[in-house]
Amino acid sequence: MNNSTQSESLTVSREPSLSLCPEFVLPIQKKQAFQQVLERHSGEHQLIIIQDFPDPDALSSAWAYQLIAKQYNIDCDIVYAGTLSHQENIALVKLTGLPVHRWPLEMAKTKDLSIYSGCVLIDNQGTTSQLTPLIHSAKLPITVLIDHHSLQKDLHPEFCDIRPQIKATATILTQYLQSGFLELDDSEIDHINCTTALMHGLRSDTNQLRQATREDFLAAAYLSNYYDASLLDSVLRSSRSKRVMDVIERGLSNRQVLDNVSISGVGFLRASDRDAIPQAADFLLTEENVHTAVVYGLVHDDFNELEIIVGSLRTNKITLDPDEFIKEAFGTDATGKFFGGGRSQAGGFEIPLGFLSGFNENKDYAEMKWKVFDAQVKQKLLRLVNPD
Ligand SMILES: [Mn+2]
Repeated sequence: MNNSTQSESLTVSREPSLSLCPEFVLPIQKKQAFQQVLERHSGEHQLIIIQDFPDPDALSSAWAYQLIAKQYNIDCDIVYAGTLSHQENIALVKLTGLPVHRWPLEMAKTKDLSIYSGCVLIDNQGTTSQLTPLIHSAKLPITVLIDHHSLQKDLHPEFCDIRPQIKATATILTQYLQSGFLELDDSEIDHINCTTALMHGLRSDTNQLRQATREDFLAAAYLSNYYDASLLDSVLRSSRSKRVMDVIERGLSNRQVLDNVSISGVGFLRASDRDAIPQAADFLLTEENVHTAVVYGLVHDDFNELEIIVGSLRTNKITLDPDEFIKEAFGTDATGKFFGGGRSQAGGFEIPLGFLSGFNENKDYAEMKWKVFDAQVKQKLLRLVNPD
């Protein structure tokens, strides 16, 4: 892309106040570094990896990166290893035609990774994808890392944009669009659908803009020029399955409130329903005098015959850092890796049961197993909420 088309796309923007100062949207050094890395890899294939259970922020941001990369003649495949769980995410992918591929680990192992010259991590740092070890053994370098979670490990990508102060990765990608990396055209259906997806990603990571910062609002304002409001409405109208409603009900009836923290274990659930956990946490947070909610359950992953304790934390308390809270409550595994982490006001954790997975055909055994893990997780959380 040459300079004249860039400056043109900036002045053509229909939001005059935003087009005045492109440097404010994106620091000039960042813009140049991003442009250089894209130019260096022109003609190559890249693998975009998003977390195993992708959310709208990751899905839409990965798509925006793919469209930008295409301008530089880079072909990208967007992949995830787990399941699309939340009803809104399924609707988002279907209704916008979001080009994402599911690569369960066993299938990923059969793929020829040598066609890719590098991988791109968007809205994650490799810690939430089962594909990470595979990428390592294939010696695929990390070319680009764009995320808003705090730094999780030293990855040394060729280009890195980690900004924890920004509430959504979709905001960061929107800034790239706005800086001229892709000239949006409202007659291009992919552009309309991608900006709609970004609007959804940005809203969902900012609690419907309630936690948005100035930069998130500015990005939303820019997207508002292009996105399809009625398409977004259809995505948001998607309804919950009965099984998800049942998990929310269990979350409600099993909750225990101590010092304004609501804690609830919801028992066993299928991998395809795991998004019911953060939804239950969101719901428990609406009770009066509750500032923080933690919901967890035992998720059975049929594809990999694995069981994982999956938990979700939501908080309104400004002084509570979910990242710190989760790391402090559960510590690290034997390899020194944390079981989870977070961004402001939301966090998640995953504790794989490994050897202890399976053999739940016997109902009594399964019940006993849940009781033990429930008590163990609850104790760790309660100890942190109230050490006395
Ligand atoms: Mn995000």
